[in-house]
Amino acid sequence: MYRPRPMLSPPRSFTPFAVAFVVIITVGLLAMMAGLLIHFLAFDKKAYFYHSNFHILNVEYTEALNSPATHEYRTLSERIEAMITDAFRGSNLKSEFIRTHVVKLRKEGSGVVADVVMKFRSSKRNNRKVMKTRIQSVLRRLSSSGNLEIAPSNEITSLTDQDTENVLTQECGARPDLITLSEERIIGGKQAEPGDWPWQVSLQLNNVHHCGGALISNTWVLSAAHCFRSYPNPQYWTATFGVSTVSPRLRVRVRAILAHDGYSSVTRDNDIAVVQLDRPVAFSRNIHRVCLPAATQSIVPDSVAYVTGWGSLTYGGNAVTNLEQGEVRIISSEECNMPAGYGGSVLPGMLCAGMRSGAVDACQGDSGGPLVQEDTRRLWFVVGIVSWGYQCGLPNKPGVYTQVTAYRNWIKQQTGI
Ligand code: 4AZ
Repeated sequence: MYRPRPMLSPPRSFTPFAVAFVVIITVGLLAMMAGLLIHFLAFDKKAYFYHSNFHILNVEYTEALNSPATHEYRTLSERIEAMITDAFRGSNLKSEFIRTHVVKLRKEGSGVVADVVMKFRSSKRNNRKVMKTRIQSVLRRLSSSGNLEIAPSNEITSLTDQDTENVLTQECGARPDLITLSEERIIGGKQAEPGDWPWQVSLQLNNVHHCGGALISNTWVLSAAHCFRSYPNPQYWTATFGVSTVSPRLRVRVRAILAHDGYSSVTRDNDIAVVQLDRPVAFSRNIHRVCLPAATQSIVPDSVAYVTGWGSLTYGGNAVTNLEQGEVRIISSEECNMPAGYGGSVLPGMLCAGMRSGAVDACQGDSGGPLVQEDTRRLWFVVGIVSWGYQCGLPNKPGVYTQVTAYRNWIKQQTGI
C-alpha cells in the first residue's frame, strides 16, 4: 500500500545548513592551500652563504690597502661590492641575492685579491650544486663590467652559518647585522643584547668593575690612562667580556698596563692607555675586536656615535651590571669650548660628544670605554675613549673623549697594531 512518506522536514529548511557547511569547508580548504603556498613561497627559504675571491687586475697593491680604515681600502671594497651587487640585481638571481661583503683585500703579485662573502636566500628544495653553477655564471660575466678589471675565481665555496661567522669575526668592527649579512640594521633601546658591542671590555680591579675598554686585537685593550693612576699594578686587574659584569662570559688576567707618559691629571691631556691581556682571546660572535681609525680620518661634527659602558645612570649613582648604550652626536671642539661649555679646556687631542640638550652621556664608570662610529661598509671604528666631563648629561656639558685618531701612532708604537 502506498503511503505517503512522512515529511520529516521540508528539504528547503536544511538548505541553509548545507550551504553554510559547504562554504565553511571551502573556505577552510582555500585557507589551507593559501597557507601552504605562503609557506613554500616565503618560509621554505633559507639563507646560503658563499665565499669567493676576485683578482683586481688594474689596481696595484699599496700599503694603504693594508687596513680597512683607509680611504683606499674603503672605496675599492665599495666598488667591488657595488659591481657584484649590480651583477646579481641584473641577473636571474636577483630575487635570491641578499648582500655581499669584501672580507679582506690582499696582495697577490703586484695586484689585489678580494675575499668576498655573498648571501642568498632561496628555497630549501633548491639544489645547492645548481645554485653554485648559477652564481658562477653570473660572476663570470662580471669581468667585462665597470671600470675595475675583475677576474672572478672559478672557486666558489659554500659556507655554513658558522663558517660565515668565523670569517666575519676575524675582521674588525663587525656587529651582528654584518655577521649575518642581514639587510637591516637595528640599534634599539638602551640595554645592549649579547654580541651588540663585542669589543666592549670591563676592566676590573680585584674583580670589581672599574673602567671600560675596547678590544683592538686578541691581546690588546684600549682604555684611559686615568683609570690606572692609583692602581698601576697589573696583577690586581682582570678584563671581562660579555654584557654582564657579574656573570661575564670570559675573564682574563692583565699582563701589562701601558699608560701614556704625558697624561696629566690637571689638564687630562693624553688620557689613553693600552692594556695587554695575559693570553689571547679566541674571537667569536660575542667577543671580537673593533677597528682602529686611520690617523687621518676626520670626525664629522653632528655625525652619530654610540657610547657603551656599565657606568652610572646618574652622576653619583651606582654602576650597572648590564651593558648600556647611548646614541650621541659629535660636537665640534669649537662649540664645546664656548664659554657656556668648557671654555677652552677641550684640548686638540680631545673630542666632545653628546646631545645639545644633555640627557644622553657617558658617566662615572664608563671611563676608558669606547665611543664608536659606523663607516659606509658597516664596520665600526673606535673614535673616542671616555675621559671626562662636568657631571653627566647636563646641557652644554657633553662628554669629553680622548680623540683616538690623534693617538693612532702612539697606539702603533706601544702595541704594533
Ligand atoms: C667619570 O667620572 C666621568 N659625562 C666620565 C664621563 C663623564 C663624566 C664623568 C662625562 O668617570
